[in-house]
Amino acid sequence: MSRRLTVGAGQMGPIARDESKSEVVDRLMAMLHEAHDQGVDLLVYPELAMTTFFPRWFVEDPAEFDHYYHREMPDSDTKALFDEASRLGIGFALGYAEIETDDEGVDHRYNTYILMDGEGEMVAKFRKVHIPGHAQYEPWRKFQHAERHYFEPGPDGFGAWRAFGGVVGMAICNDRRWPETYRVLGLQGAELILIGYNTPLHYAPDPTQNALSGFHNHLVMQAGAYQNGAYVVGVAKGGIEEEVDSLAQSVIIAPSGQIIAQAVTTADEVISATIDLDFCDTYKKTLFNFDYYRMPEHYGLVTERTGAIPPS
Ligand code: ING
Repeated sequence: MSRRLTVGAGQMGPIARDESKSEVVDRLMAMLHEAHDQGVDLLVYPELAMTTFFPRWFVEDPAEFDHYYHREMPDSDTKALFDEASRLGIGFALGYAEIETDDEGVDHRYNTYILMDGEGEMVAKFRKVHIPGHAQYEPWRKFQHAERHYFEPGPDGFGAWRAFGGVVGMAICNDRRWPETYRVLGLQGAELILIGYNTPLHYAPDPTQNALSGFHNHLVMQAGAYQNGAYVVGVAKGGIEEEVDSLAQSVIIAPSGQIIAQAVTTADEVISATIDLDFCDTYKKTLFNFDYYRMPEHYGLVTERTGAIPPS
């Protein structure tokens, strides 16, 4: 018996600052139809797929950027996309900026993924946990990366859900660089991990890393896939967006750590692969048989300690 599924990565090229949400939805719709032509069952769009990566600019009051956020999903801007996906029987993950108002009337801003199944039902929402960049304006930077000004960390951590015949988890951008992300999902039996990213090729705190941005991108996702016996779909919004050159190189990675599909452009591009979720056990039941081999009694520091403390 095999649990086959055709997954797609809906990589996006740049979204201009003044590109309307309906223009973006037209692009997402075109990729949905391309995915349908490729027989895709689940299409993964990037992080913040509805707008330009607005944290590259600093505005004192985040509310000035409220037009980049969504209070409901789907809403009037996106309903057509959700309806068409449901008509075609294609599930999808969509990254967007979310505002949620709590019971006390306080607005909370998250960097969010919504996962829909092929019947148009919401499987889950995930809110980015590892918020990179900075919270204050930093004039020394060529461009800002002020995600800590615009987003709170997701309060719910990393969940996994039964969907598409397997166990699916999500992560967003900087989450993919932290091994804990994959292990927390792996400990929930995740077989397919969906990750969107917006990654400038210039890393202001240490530009010596710039030449390695593509290597580091694949390194962390391939390692996460292999060490947890899961497929990983990594989807970029790339290309030169408002003068910031951003990494593309979207991939679909097998539990072996092998890249089985990769985008070759820095534009809107759908890549896909037919995977067998049963293949995960080739690793989960051998080398990475967690229950048999892990030694959590020696891992305490991983959750007890935040920063490193070297021996005195
Ligand atoms: N982007 C980043 C990421 O981890 C970053 C942070 C920015 C890394 C620039 C390297 C260079 O890919 C997001 N959006 O988390």
